[in-house]
Amino acid sequence: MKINRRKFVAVGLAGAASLCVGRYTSRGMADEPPVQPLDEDGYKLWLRYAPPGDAAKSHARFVRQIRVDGTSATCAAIRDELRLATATLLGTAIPLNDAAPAAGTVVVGTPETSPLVRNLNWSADLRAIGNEGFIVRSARVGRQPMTVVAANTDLGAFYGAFHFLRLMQTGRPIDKLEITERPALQLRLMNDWDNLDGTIERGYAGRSLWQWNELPDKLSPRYVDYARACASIGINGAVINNVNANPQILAPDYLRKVAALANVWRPYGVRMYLSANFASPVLLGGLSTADPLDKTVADWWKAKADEIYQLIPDFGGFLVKANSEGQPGPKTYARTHADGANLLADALAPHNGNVIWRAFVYDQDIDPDRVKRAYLEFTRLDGRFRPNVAVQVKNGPLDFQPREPFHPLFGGLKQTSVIAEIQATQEYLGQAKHLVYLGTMWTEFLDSDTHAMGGGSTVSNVLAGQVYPSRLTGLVSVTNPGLDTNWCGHHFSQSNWFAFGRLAWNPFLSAGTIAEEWTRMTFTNHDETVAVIREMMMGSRETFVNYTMPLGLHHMIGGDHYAPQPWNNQAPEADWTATYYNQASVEGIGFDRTKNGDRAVEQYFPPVCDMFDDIATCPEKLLLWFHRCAWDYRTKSGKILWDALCAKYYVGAAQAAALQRTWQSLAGKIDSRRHQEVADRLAIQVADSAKWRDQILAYFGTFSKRPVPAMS
Ligand code: GCW
Repeated sequence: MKINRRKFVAVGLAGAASLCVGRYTSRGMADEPPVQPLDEDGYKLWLRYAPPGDAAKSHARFVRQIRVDGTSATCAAIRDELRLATATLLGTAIPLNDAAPAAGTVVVGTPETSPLVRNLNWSADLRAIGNEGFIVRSARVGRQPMTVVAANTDLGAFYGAFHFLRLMQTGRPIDKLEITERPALQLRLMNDWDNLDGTIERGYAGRSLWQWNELPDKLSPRYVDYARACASIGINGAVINNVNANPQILAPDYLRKVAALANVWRPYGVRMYLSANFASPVLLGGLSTADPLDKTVADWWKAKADEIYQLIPDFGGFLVKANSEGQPGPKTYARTHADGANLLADALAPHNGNVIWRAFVYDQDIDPDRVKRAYLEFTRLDGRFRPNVAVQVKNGPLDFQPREPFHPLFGGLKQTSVIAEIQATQEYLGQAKHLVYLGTMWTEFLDSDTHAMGGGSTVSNVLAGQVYPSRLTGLVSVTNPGLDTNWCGHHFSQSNWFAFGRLAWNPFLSAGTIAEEWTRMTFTNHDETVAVIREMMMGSRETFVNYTMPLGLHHMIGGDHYAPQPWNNQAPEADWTATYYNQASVEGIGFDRTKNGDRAVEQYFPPVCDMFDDIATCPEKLLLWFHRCAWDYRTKSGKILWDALCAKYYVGAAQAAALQRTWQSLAGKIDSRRHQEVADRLAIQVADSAKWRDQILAYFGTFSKRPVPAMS
């Protein structure tokens, strides 16, 4: 054990009790000398189950034995998780299922599997929580105080057990629990953009987790850990291959491999989904067409669906990227997206499978402005999709930019199930090199009021089917974990996987609550340290926006989607360049999407449309998204636009440097390995932020013809 005594002396007084936190120190906590936490590699994500400090003492009184009633594989997994977790959370092995329930027993079960749960007569409460919800309650059974985790299904009980563990992990009291939860959304899916050759599109954490050469016979232990991580935050499915789909994934040999993975994940409730290439009947099946209205094509998909369900009876369905960025689709045959989606939907319907059809389309013939195209294509198809189709819409109308307004299809589609796609992999947000917590970005999106049915029609409410009835609801994330030991490349990128799961379960949660939970579970329960890290996370996205694309600027990158390239005017398509979006010239900068411009604002309901349209009411953080302004346009701060822009870049770079200093101050409070690894990346981030500032301002300065003002 590495003990840094100097650091102990320095921080000992302030943090004595909680510095002991960690699996490496024994249970005495407060009276033992604080030591530097032992190194960790991040593999365990937020499931480290480190002792939570003082709270462990009181927890121990309520977790004396554990009883998981039921014989299914899910119940076995719950038992394993509780055994593993409590051993380190409490520092001692807790007996499992070997005695009659007594004081301090944690009972987990369903009315079907557990006589104890059945006898509690909670049927009315249980009826209200559906298939995936749970109740966690402190109850007297006989006269003994116990904790009961009850649900209608074993999976619900698993989610309840994870919730209970989260309370312990975050040092919360567990003596008077009265918790009832059910997920707000149905489809809570990972979208993994893994290719069959082991690479990952927009993956920044090593090669693919799926070992195609070894499957189906050899099963990596990481498959279970992936499923545990997903289940722990309520994620109930995964699309495991790139939406730019290789048709081979549907070939019989690959389906057997996929089925082996699905078998591993079944106990954890992680359902298997696949991205399907729309031209599979041709590319794989040897047909001469993939026309959705052709009977042989429909028969091919039906037979393929039957084959899949033979191997994977609970297969979730297909995700399809069609007629987008070179992918085939129904438009190739002069049919509509609805024709294409319905073709697959009819093949899956007999098996209760769903089609998830992406709205990430931007055919140039639809409109000169890329951000208007998906809305135009899909609103005219509203109501024409089968009930088992959901349209999957990215959070914003362009492409996962650091800041975009919400996509107008949220609220814009009234008779179609709409689910949202967000991106944890940070493609445009510093990838795995910059510390950027996306919880704040996603709650900004989820809280946006579409006004589809008057005020309060927030994106969350739309997604939850509270604005228009929706047969399918959901939130999915392009997360792209890889074989890097810590799964996500940057330790803090793990927080985005975590935040996605928590928000998919409950889109009304606050970003701060999630950041705090994650920090406590991932790093430490030391209150002061938690507060510092939480603060770092909460400001990190705005910091990134400030030093990359403030005031509504967007897409100022080249093909790597990482480094600044505002001058980029060379790409196979104009809408892949940067100059198409920033339109910088001596006259000014920005994209006029107002009613006097290309009228993109009209895709939003009033009063949102008018709010964006009027430069006086348009939030300045979206100014240049909606408006084209002269360099001397007077911003709300009183500064002219050029000066305000310069100030943003300087503030952003200074904020990045401050993040680095703050992290330095935590040396000794975080294990040194993870501390160093984060510090190494912060050094890159600070250098990059200065690069962004200097290169962007040098380029725009050639148009504004003004000097960078002195910064106070
Ligand atoms: O964000 C962009 C990415 C592409 C991706 C595409 C999509 C899978 O740059 O790599 O392709 O979006 O979402 O389909």
